[in-house]
Amino acid sequence: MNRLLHIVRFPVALVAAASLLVACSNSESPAGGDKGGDASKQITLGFSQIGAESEWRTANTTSVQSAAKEAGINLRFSDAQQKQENQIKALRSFIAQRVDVIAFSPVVETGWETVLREAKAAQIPVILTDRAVQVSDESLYLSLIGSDFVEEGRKAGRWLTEYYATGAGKDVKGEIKIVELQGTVGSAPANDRKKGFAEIIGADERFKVIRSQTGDFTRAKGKEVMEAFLKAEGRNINVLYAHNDDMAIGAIQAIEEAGLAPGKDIIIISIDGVKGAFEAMIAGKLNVTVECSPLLGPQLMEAVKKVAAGETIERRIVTEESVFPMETAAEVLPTRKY
Ligand code: GYE
Repeated sequence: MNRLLHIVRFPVALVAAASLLVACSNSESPAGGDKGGDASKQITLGFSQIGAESEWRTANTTSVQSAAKEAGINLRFSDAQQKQENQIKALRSFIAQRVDVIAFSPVVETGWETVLREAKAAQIPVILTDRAVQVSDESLYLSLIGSDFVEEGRKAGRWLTEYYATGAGKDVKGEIKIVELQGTVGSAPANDRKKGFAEIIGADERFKVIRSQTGDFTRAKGKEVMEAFLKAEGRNINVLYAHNDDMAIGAIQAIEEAGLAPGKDIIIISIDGVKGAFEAMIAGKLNVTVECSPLLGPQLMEAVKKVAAGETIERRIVTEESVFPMETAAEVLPTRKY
């Protein structure tokens, strides 16, 4: 089956937009104070995590915690339960504790200027992991380590257009009606995955997104919103595009409860590539998952060590990712690390 050949490896792109000088000032240590220059001193990293909303997130937390341990970095970890205000509080507390480096995965893109200015004033360098922020002053953080979410959306769109181009969905006459489960409102992956997907399917007028709503990246909300979509559209839905696997898995339950066959009556595309998605694909209920790696811990610790040593790091570190169609799932599942 030629879809087996569809595992596309994308090269690691290390984009150095600008080689930033790591030190915020001309002091020996980016953290300022008395921490500079002493290589033997243990580094303290404050990490503010979004929450535990998905399989992806829990794998990301494990990756950060175990990589810190391995690197001998003293990790102060804080879980924000998907609330920006909790993240801001955590960042302020890291500043008050004068940690050496702050890293965080911002739940939404906007609203960070003030707290990031406070970190800068305290000369504590900040690294973003996973999600981007929108700030007018780019010097407020050193680097973003994570995926290219627009490209993930494009990969989802390309899989879908190819699927219909090969005649697989030939029984669908006329418009191909898509419902979309968006991630957290205002988050980088929700904004970008929507954009990348729309860019690709927008080139063919047969594809129509008939409903699009947030499921906040969770199974429970994915199910709830899919129930509402089914209630409103009946058997009208051809495709579900979910911005993560957990929402797709929740939606699969809703589809089955409505008496339809997920993966057949409704084609399902999602993003992340967690084990739950592979199991759903093996069961024939999910058609494809676009990989988004949560295993950012080792890259983060490497960057933290460099920053603490006053070295420069890349402005943008993009992770390596693939696309896994249903036909590859049984073969690939044993090799999955999350
Ligand atoms: O896709 C989703 C998680 O920011 C890439 O957040 C991450 C997303 C991931 O909750 O499952």
